[in-house]
Amino acid sequence: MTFLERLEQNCARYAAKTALEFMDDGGTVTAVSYAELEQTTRQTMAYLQNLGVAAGDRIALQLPKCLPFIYLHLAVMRLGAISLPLNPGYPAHELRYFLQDAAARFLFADAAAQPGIAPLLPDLPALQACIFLDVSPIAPPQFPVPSPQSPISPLPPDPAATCLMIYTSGTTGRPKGAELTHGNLSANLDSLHEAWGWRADDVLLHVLPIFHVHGLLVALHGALHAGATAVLQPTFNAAQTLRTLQERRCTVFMGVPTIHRRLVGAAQAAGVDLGHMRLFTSGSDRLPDDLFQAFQATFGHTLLERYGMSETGMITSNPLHGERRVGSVGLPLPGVAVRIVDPDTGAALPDNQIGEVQVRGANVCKGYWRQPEKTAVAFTADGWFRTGDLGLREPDGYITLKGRAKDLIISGGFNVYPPEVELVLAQHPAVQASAVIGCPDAEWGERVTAVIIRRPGTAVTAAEIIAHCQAHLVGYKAPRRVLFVDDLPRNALGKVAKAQLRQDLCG
Ligand code: MLC
Repeated sequence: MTFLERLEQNCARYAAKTALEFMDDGGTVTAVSYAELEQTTRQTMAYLQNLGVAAGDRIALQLPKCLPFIYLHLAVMRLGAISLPLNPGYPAHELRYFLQDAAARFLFADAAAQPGIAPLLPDLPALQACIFLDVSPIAPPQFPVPSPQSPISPLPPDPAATCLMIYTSGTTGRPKGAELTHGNLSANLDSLHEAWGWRADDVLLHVLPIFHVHGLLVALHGALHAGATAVLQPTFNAAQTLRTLQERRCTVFMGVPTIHRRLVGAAQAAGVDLGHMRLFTSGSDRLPDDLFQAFQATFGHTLLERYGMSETGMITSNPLHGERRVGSVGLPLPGVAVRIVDPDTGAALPDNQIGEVQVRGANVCKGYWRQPEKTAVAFTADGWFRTGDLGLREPDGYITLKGRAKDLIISGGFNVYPPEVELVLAQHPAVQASAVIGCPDAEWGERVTAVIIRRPGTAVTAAEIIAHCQAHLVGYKAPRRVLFVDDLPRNALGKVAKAQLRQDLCG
C-alpha cells in the first residue's frame, strides 16, 4: 500500500485525533485533526485541479514551514503530479536553475519573495503560473475552492510513478533532481515503522525543515504513516524545544548533531525531565562520540543514529532494542541491502575492510530527472546505488562510515558541494583560483572554508568574498572563513589536493 493510501485510511480511522499541531514562534497553536487533514487536502486537490495541475507536472513549493506547504505537497502527490520542495532561502540565481531544470509548471512561493522572483519569470517558459501566498505557519490555507466543486479525479497512486523530486548535488556540475516514487516512499516508511516501532499514540516534535528528506519523509511522513501526532515548530530553538517536549509529553524527536548539541547546552542551563520520551534519533551528519556520551549523560536517553541520503531515503539504523553502537550507523533497515565494495574494482570486500557503501532496495530512487548519463554513473551494472560514502561492515553486521569518496561538506546537517561554491567564486573578478574545503567545527560538524588565489593586482577582502557568495548561494553554502594563499597544492593529475589543504589550513 502506498503512503497516500495509508494516510487516507489513517484519516478515516483516526478522524478525531490530532494529526498536525502547528506552533508559531510565539507559541500559538493550530491543531488539525486527521479528518480535517483529509478534508482540506481534498479541497486543495480541487483547487489545484481547477488551476490545471495534471499528472506528472512538477509543482515547486518554495515556502516556509507552514500548513499550506503540507496541504499542497500532499494534494500534488495525490493528483499524480510531482512535488518539488525548495529551500525558501534559495536566492534568485539558484531558484532559476531548479525551476528551469525541473521545467516546473507551477511555483508556490511566499508573497514576501515576490520582488525577487518576478524578474525570473521571463526565463521560465515552462512555468504556467507563480502563485504567491501570504503564509503564516499556523493560518489555514486560503485556496479558493471552485464552486460547485468539480469531482476530484485522484489517480490510485502508481508505485512506479515519480511523486517527489529532491535536488542534490554531486562532484560535478549542477544539482540534479532525484526522482522518488510512491513505491520508494512507502518501502522506506514501512522499514522505518518496523525498525523504530512507530505507534499511533506517538507524539513527534518536529523542528526540522520540510524541504529535505529528513524533515519531510522521515519525520513528517513517518508520523502520518503511523497515525501519530506531529507537533511542528517552524524553526528550531533549543529552549522552546525542551519546553515543548515536556509540555506536550512528546515521545519521538529527530534531529541533526548540531541540534542535539544545542539541546544538551540548553538542558544544562535549565534542567529537564524527559522520562516520557521513547526515541531520539540523529542523522544527516556523523554523530560525534562526545555528543553521543553527553546526550546520554544529560537526558538519560541514548541517541539512535541512522544513515540515509536523498536518493535512497534511510539505509541503516541502530536498533530500537539492542546495542546503539557509538560511532556506527547501525544495521541495514528491513528490506534494504548494503554491500561494501572496492571502489576501484567493484569487488565485494570482506568484513572490517573499508570500501564504498552501495545500496539496493525498493527505497532507492529511480534516477535523476532528465539525466540518463548521471543516472547510469550512479548505479552499478548490477543495479546497486553508489553512495559515494566509505565504510566498513563489522562481523556482526553493523556499518561504520569512514569518510567520503566524494567531495562533500556537511554543515549543520546540510550538504554543501564544494564545486558549486567554487563555481560561484570563479565568477568573482578578483579570484584566480579557489578550493573549498570543510574544516572540523564543534557546532556545525564542518565549516565551509574558501581558499583563494587572488588575481594579481586585485585586493579583494574576505568579507567581500563572503558577501559575493551570499548573494548567489543559500546561506549555509557561503564560506564562513576565507583564506588567501599564493599557491594551491595539486596532485599528479593537476587536481587540488584537498586532503593536504585541510591538514595544512584547518588547524
Ligand atoms: C543556518 N545557518 C547555517 C546553517 N543553518 N550555516 C551553516 N550551516 C548550517 N546548517 C546560518 C544561518 O543562515 C545564519 O546565518 C547563521 O547560520 C546562524 O543561524 P542560526 O539561527 O544559529 O541557525 P539555525 O537557523 O538555528 O539553524 C541551525 C539548524 C539548521 C541546525 C537548526 O541548520 C537545520 O535545521 N539543520 C538541519 C538540516 C537538515 O534538515 N538536513 C537534512 C538533509 S536530508 P547568518 O549569516 O544569517 O548569521 C539528509 C538525508 C538524511 O541529509 O539522511 O537525513
